Order: sequence, then structure tokens, then C-alpha cells
Amino acid sequence: MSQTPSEVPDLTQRLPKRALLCGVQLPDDDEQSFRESLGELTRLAETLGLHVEGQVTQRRGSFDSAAYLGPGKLEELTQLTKQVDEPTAILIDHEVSPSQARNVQKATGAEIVLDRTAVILEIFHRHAKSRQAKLQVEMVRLEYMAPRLRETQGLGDRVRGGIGGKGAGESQIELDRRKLRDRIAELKDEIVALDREHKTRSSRRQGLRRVALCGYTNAGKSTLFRALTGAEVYVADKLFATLDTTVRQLHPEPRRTILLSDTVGFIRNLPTKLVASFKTTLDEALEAGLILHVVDASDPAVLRHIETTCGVLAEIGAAEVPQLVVFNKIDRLPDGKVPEEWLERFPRCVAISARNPDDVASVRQLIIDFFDAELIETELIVRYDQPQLRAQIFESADVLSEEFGEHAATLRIRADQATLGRLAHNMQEAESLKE
Ligand SMILES: Nc1nc2c(ncn2[C@@H]2O[C@H](COP(=O)(O)OP(=O)(O)OP(=O)(O)O)[C@@H](O)[C@H]2O)c(=O)[nH]1
Ligand SMILES: [Mg+2]
Repeated sequence: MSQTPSEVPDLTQRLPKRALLCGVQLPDDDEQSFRESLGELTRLAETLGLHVEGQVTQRRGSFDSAAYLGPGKLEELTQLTKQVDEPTAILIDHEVSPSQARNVQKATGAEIVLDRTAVILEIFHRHAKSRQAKLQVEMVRLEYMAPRLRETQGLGDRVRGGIGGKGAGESQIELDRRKLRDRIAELKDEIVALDREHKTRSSRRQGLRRVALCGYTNAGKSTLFRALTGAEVYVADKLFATLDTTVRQLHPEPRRTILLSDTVGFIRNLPTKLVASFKTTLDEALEAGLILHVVDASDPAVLRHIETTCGVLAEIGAAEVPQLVVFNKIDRLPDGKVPEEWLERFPRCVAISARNPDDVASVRQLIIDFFDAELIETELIVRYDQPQLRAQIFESADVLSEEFGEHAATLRIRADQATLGRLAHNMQEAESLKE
């Protein structure tokens, strides 16, 4: 029995050093977005340690049903593969069917063919650290691999643990698929159990002021998180460096605690199943009072990145959470400024460099101001025989003044709506207990 969550091997050992890219530009894709997507695929490849040697692109009304590219372009890709003269991976910039991938492999003689989904899944697989992230990625990977079992050479042997071997019959494949289904069911159970734990933990944090850092991969979320909290989270110039959510207090601490969370980044055409499986991790965003939407202002595709992030946030139901758009990396802009029109377009935004301590301090202040603006000022009358209630008020609200009457004190306080609701409820309960 395997102790690791994975029975499907990672591709790491079998991945060659060289890669060729191919992409079909569909009628809906404008030229720029098509180029950007291929540029991203190059960065994804580099994150996997692959060196991109060239690419073949084609405009088409739809993908070729047999081999994604049309016959002429497929031949071009085959010639290019031969020229590389070393084991080569072919990366397809879309999700394709198992048979399309197999046909590309057969025609070109490439070592391995991966579509965009497989590339992203492989990166997630390598970067997952916590148990939760590992389980989430593993489940999506197995679901992705199941229909490809027969097609992915070598994988079948590994899953079988050496039994069977080449030419194993249909029944062996059926057996493998059943094993995978069982494993997927097991993983689902484990994930549900972890979700429950997560819910308990996050319900304990209810009422606290919470901020989630969200945004495109490589935008600088972890860098800003580190600067705002002092936590030693991982920062790297690669895609999907962070997969696990980390929660820390704003540091130095304001009068009342504010919790920040660093989260997994997004990318265009993120496999939907992957988003769904990271839903619990992303609940941090859903439960936050404020989302810091971090973007790399020095990336030419910045506006499209904002769109993608907003799309994913809407998908997980976080569209209604107030957002502060943080245009990061302005130190990389020629004059250190973002265009006026961006500032006008996003009413709540700020332009910073996460590497500049003054900028970080101003983001910190914006966060504090945001929560303070939501506070309501009011008066409460607390009798002297209600010491617990008094203690509760001091714990959860800002007490601005206290006047002492004969039987009770009048407290002028400032608190958010939820806290006021809880206090009112407790005061009523205290009254009814007395009656
Ligand atoms: N020049 C410059 N580089 C920055 C700035 N902020 C972050 N970086 C760099 O950008 C790269 C990505 O930063 P991260 O903080 O890891 O980005 P992330 O958004 O957490 O990325 P993922 O976890 O992969 O989604 C790193 O090399 C950082 O050093 C900045 O303000 N200016
Ligand atoms: Mg990160």
C-alpha cells in the first residue's frame, strides 16, 4: 500500500529538457491575447524546468478533431521536433482530448505531449506542500488522468506497480480505472473531513476583521503579505509559487486585530475543476471583509489579468466582497506611475511597490481605514451587576468614553455592525435571565 497520496507518478522523472509549443488561434481570440497566452505557456514551461525551442501556431475556425493542428502545421511541428534532435515535450496551449494528444505524439514522435491543463496540474502537483493542497491537486490529477490511462505510455505500468506490463489486456485497464475511481472516492472523503476542520477554524475567526490577498500568479501577493505581516512566506519568480493559504496578523498590530491571508494565484484558462477543488482554500476570500486584489502593473496584460481574477472570484462567489485594487511593482514602470485612466477606472485602488516600506505602510493604513469606516458609533447602558457584559464590550469594541450613573454606566462605543448585533443579543439575554 502506498503511503503517499499519489499512486500516479509525477511526470518529473520523464520530462525531457526541451519543449516545443503549439497553439491554435480561434476566431474569438484577438492577436494580443493569443500571444499573451503563448507567452504564459512559455513561463509555465520554464517553471517546469523546460527550455522552449520554438513554436507552431495556426489560425483556424476550430481545433482539428484528429490532431488539434491541421495536417500541414502538424507536419511543420514534426520537422521542428526532428530538428531539436533530443527528446522533446510538445505543449499544447489548450485542453485537448486524449486521442488528439496521442495523435500529435504519434505524428511528431515527441517524447510526451501535454496540454495546458496537464502543464498547470503538474506545477500544482510539484508546488503543493500542505496536506490539504496535496489532496486537492491529487484528486483533480487523477480525474484528469483516468480517461488518459491507456494513452499515457508508461503511466499504466507505474500505476500497476510493475504487474502487467506492455500489452496488458482490456481487463487490466479496467482494473486500473477502478483503482483510480476508488482512490478518488477516498480522496474526496479525506477532503470533506479537512473541510469540516477548516469550517470550525474559520468560524472561530468570525467577527474578526479579515483581508484576503488575491490576484494573478506572480503579481507579488506573497511579497506584500510578507511586508504587511512579517511572516516568512515563500516568494519566487515562478508561476504558482504559493498554493497554500497562510493566515497572519497585520504587523505591527493595530488597536484591534486584523487577519490577512495569502492565497493561490490565478491564470487564464485555469482548469475549472482545479478552481473547484481549491474552493475551501479560497473560502478565505469569500469570508474576508476586504480583498486586496494585487496586480503586476508592469505586465502589459495587466487589465486582462484583472478581468481573469474578477472572473474566478465571481466563480467562487466572492464578487460582492469589497476590493482594493493594488497596482504593484510600479518601481518597474518607466516613470514609476500608472496611467491616469486606470486610477479612474478602479475607484478603490492604490499604486505601490511591495519592496518599498513607505508604500507598504500606506497599504496598511488603507486597510485599517477601511475597517474603521465601517464602524458605527453608539451608546450602551450597562448596569453594575453586569460585569461580564462590560468586559465583553471592552474586548470587542472601541470604548470612547464611560460615564458613571447611580446604577449603571453609559458607554460610548465604536464597533462594526456584526459586533453590535452580538452585543445587543447578549444584553437582551442578560435581561431575560434576570426576569
Ligand atoms: N520589482 C518588483 N518585483 C516584485 C515586487 N513585488 C514582488 N516582486 C517580485 O515578483 C515575483 C513574484 O512575487 P510573489 O510575491 O512570489 O508573487 P505571488 O503573487 O505570490 O505569486 P504566486 O504565489 O506564484 O501566485 C518575485 O520575484 C518578487 O520578488 C515589486 O513591487 N517590485
Ligand atoms: Mg505567492
